[in-house]
Amino acid sequence: MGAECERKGTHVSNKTISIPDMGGAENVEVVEVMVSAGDDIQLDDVLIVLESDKASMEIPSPHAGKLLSVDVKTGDTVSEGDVFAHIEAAGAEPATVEEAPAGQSVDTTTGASPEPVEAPVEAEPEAGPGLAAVSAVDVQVPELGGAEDVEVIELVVKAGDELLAGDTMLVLESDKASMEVPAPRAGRVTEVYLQLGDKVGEGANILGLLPADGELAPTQGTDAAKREVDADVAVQPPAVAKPDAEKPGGVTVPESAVQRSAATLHAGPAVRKLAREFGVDLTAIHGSGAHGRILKDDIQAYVAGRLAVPEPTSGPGIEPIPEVDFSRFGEIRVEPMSKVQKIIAANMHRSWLNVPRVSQFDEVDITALEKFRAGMKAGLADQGVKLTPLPFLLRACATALRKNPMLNASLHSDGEHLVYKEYVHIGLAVDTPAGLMVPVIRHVDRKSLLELATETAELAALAKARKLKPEQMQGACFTISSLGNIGGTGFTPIINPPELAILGVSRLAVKPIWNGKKFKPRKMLPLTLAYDHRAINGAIAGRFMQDIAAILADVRRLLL
Ligand code: CAO
Repeated sequence: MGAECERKGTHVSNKTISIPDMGGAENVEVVEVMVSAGDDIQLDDVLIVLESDKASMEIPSPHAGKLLSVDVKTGDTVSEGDVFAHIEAAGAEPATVEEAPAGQSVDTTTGASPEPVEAPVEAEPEAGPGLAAVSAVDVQVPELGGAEDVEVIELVVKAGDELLAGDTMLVLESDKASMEVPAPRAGRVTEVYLQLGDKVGEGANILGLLPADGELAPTQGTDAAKREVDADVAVQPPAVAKPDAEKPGGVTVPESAVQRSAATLHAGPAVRKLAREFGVDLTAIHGSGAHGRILKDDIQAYVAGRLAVPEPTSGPGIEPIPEVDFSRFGEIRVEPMSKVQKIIAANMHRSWLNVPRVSQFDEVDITALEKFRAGMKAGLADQGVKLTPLPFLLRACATALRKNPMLNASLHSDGEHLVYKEYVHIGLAVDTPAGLMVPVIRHVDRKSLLELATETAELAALAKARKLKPEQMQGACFTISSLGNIGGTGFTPIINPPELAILGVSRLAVKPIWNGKKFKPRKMLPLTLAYDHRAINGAIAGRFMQDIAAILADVRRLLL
């Protein structure tokens, strides 16, 4: 099983970790790998998540210790006994892998759908004259590997529903696994006996099912008796079928069965639990994991997005953009958005809906600044400092924010006050492979151009490496978004509330400028100030922009 030794007084041994008993299921897909080599693992920490068509299962660690390797990746398939990780197990004499099952309190029988049990039941005689009698059967919870008290976390069906064989009826969940229980045969649900939150074990009655084929149900082997029901009900045709909604094999599926249901979603127990805690309907979420699997990130982004949408006070609210099946028009590729992209999307949406904004444009003559910068650049490069126009812009904004404190303020949440800040912290939009990030430079007004150049480069590098700490992205009073290194003659940036304004910087261009006697070539920098018109009026914004222009035009002011 592996080498064993004593280290720092602790018993240490290398162990392999293998896939536990999965009820004989084979080639089950790894849908999440939660750990990586080098991680310190506690006993029962979830290592990987497996998922078949009908069940998902978290595989916990049978040992505490340091993970030496994880030998599977998302998309791999595994079977019982496959070694998928190695761990340097520490502490008391650990259990062997063979002794330490994966901690499943539910035998998920992954891959092989659990077969619910049927038992005939008795119905009150309702049939009128001339109506044939058929039997409903009780469908029962299948074998759960001996587990009792497994919670009903989703009930997908209700009385009157038409089911096809294999349609999911409910989802059960233990601490470690969730399992969908499919209908054993087609039919109409006459009654659902369970409720959300019920704890069940093998053999518990789930629902009464009137077989679609009208066959009499078997009566043997159960304590339930025969139920007679109105044959008119029994032979009633299924719900309106969608012409193009066909299951493989050409069986037409009732429309109700092709609608997205909670049980056709892929989500692990922890994710389902989180969704329940937030009161989130999983059917509303498009999973970004493999095969559309819903991840915790998806739920968090969904909740952030929902919080960003204000409750409509009157009227019909905002119509959602209709969903389009792009594949009708050509080949497509669907890829998950990164977590950063989803957070930015929610924040931008919130800003767009909340903030009545105005965008104001100007062009600033930075010919002298550029000459000064060119003179300094080489010497500073020798010291490892790259001097771009950005530190100048930061200093100019800081000075103008001090002079125009309303641009450095925020609206109070009571809607009746302005919060003026006695500090000047400026956010800087940084383009990263994961999406837009906004690190914050603190006390910009107290820092030299050199310090700002150094800090800008450091924060941008951290952002691009996704190593920014949360506190390095908090506390901004104002933001600069510079696309000057990329191009463009102007753009309208979106304010990042609770800030009241943002400066967009585009690419400088040499332009002929009339000096009263003749045209002279000048380096003109296009700027856009977008501001929240609830707090700032045009005159205040105009003066702020004039101050920035004056500071940038006269480089001596920046050195003060
Ligand atoms: N006009 C002309 N050239 C400019 C310029 C401007 N306004 N601003 C920068 N440049 C030049 C720089 O001087 C540098 O050239 P040199 O090496 O010859 O001096 C070059 O562009 C590259 O600059 P940089 O990108 O290395 O540094 P920066 O300080 O200009 O920008 C940063 C740093 C982090 C802001 C930038 O890398 C970035 O991520 N920009 C994108 C921000 C963004 O996405 N905003 C949009 C938000 S809304 O979706």
